[in-house]
Amino acid sequence: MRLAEDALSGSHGPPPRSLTILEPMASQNVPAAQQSELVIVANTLPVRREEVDGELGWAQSPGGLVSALSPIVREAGGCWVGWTGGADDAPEPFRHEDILNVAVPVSEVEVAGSYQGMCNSTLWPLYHDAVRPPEYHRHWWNPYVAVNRRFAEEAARRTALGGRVWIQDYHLQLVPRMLRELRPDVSSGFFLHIPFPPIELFLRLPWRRAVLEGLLGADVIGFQTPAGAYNFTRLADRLIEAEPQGETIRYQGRDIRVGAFPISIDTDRYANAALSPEIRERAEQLQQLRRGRKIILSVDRLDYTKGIDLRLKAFLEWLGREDRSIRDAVMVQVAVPSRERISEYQILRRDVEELVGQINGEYGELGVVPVQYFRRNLPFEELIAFYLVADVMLVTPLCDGMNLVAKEYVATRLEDDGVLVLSEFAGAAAELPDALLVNPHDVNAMAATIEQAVTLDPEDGSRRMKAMREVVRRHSVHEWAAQFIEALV
Ligand code: GDG
Repeated sequence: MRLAEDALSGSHGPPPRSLTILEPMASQNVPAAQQSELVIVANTLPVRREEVDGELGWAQSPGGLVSALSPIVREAGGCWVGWTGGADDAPEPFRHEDILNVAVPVSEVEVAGSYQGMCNSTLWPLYHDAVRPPEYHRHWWNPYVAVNRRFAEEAARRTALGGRVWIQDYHLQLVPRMLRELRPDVSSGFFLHIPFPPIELFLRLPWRRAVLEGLLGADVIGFQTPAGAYNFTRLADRLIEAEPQGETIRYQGRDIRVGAFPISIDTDRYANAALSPEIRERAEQLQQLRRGRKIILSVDRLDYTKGIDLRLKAFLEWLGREDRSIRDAVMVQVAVPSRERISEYQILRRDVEELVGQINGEYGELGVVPVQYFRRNLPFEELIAFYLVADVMLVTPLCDGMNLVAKEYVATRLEDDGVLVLSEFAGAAAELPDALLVNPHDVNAMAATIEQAVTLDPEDGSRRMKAMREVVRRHSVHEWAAQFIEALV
């Protein structure tokens, strides 16, 4: 029996009559022999279409999550349930490098309502400190429920008796409960890549109860930082009287483990890239940028949570100091296009580009440009070459689950030089206290920290970088993935 979708919608529609949403799946239409012991459920598949020798095929998507999970899934003969990223695009299940990829169809209406609406215009800003106003549109909720249900059903079909399912991120917060109702025999874990907000913010969500109960379907709920785990535990206690007991929450007779599992990077890959002769040669060419100046680098998706506009203002402020000029430093801002159909992102792009124009217009001289702005996705090798030439890395998000760029920069600094300026509000700050920590909302403080970074005593800088490099050396994304899966017994 299925209840109307209203039953899931919290304050909209009648209250739920029963807690059961979906019937257990007594028999699956996938033969048991083809089911997997380990299933990853993520918004997108770990592969993307690419043209190879004139033919369209699949290639592994870039990114740490995919490179960390792929070997584990492969070894477990596992499967990955996800979306291709295209509306109504659902090829038949296919194997790629020994991983079974199961594509979940998402219609154009669902892309608009669930992905662009509920995920990226409601949950994303709400969970990031409401740095832009979240929008609550009732017609976005049902597509979100429908997409979550489709993912849950596919995961339920694909998982072997007593198997493990690992669900990723805010797009799929209802899946744990739906999956539990379909397949009470499997153990499931959920990991949130973005911050979990303080209770005062979360309670604004019209569908707060449904989301919370959705998450509590998991056996393990992981956050980037202890603060995220604390916010969640406090919320569960207040909203539905789940009982917190140390690192677990007791809810409906089950003990749910809630904790911090900070994500990391494939540290060796970055350290090895920093040794690659081709990349080092490219870094030498990039040194031409320098012309006696310090190179200050920032790399972000063009997203309003990353604090790009305030950072540019801080650089402008720094340039305006009496003792500073464009002969002292050049700022390189790499901004990767992102979510370009959403109006807040279009506004941000306009603001950032206006600021770059303003700084270069006010301070630039013939042949000397204070801000080099690249709105594009750089090839991996080029990105590393930039990390290698940067004297200062400015990572100043207003709010960020972790921020991998900060860890990547550290991992490439094999000579323990270079200075990391890091926002207090990036999850990474909890692990990298040796960075120069800064409040990204305070433009004056950021300008002062830029000055501190360009004048830092090399011995102090080296001590700090060494300590940070040790952190990312000891805890790579491989340990992160292994620890989470181990917790899923
Ligand atoms: C979410 C959370 C959390 C960037 N520019 C280029 C490029 N990149 C790569 C970086 C890095 C990745 O993109 C960005 O990761 P971040 O962690 O910085 O940020 P989000 O995309 O917002 O990720 C975040 C993360 O999930 C993982 O849990 O840390 O807090 O928001 O790997 O290197 N890569 C290439 N060219 C570029 O121009 N090749």
